[in-house]
Amino acid sequence: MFYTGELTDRVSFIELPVIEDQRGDLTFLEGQRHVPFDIARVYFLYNVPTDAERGGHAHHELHQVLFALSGSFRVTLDDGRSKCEVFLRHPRQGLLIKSMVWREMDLFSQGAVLMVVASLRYDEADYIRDYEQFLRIAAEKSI
Ligand code: T46
Repeated sequence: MFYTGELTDRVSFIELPVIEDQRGDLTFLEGQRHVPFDIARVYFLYNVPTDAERGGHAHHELHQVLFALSGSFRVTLDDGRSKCEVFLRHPRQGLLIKSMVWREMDLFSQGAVLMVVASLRYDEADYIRDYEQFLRIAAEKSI
């Protein structure tokens, strides 16, 4: 994993443990231990065309950790003041994105699998899908 730009303090990296033996590698994660919240939901993105663009929104309350279980992709992050780009490409390396961060994902490699571990169940009301509205709310909250 590597990143370019100014990494907002609403984003950080998580390294999961690994148990290695001759049968292969085993990695695990537990809520409140390896990710800083109780896990309410897990979802996956796969069969993503290499020219697809996903995301394009922020969340009022949701915290999430993204993992590249297979392959790689780019995540562009914006907290309303600074932007950065992160390339995820290892199943043990997670990207913690707290609430109020605009995110876009693209440059998916062939066969990439993006797993997301989320702090809340799905709720469309938590999404901010308009960028100008996101900027207004971020400024009001002094994120
Ligand atoms: C995020 C990035 C990384 C559900 O019904 N349940 C769910 O748990 C999710 C995540 C989505 N949906 C529905 C909502 C839409 O009708 O699935 C459809 C596609 O969702 P969306 O366009 O939001 O997918 P992405 O890939 O743009 O964004 C998703 C998450 O929604 C988002 O929270 O941070 O992955």
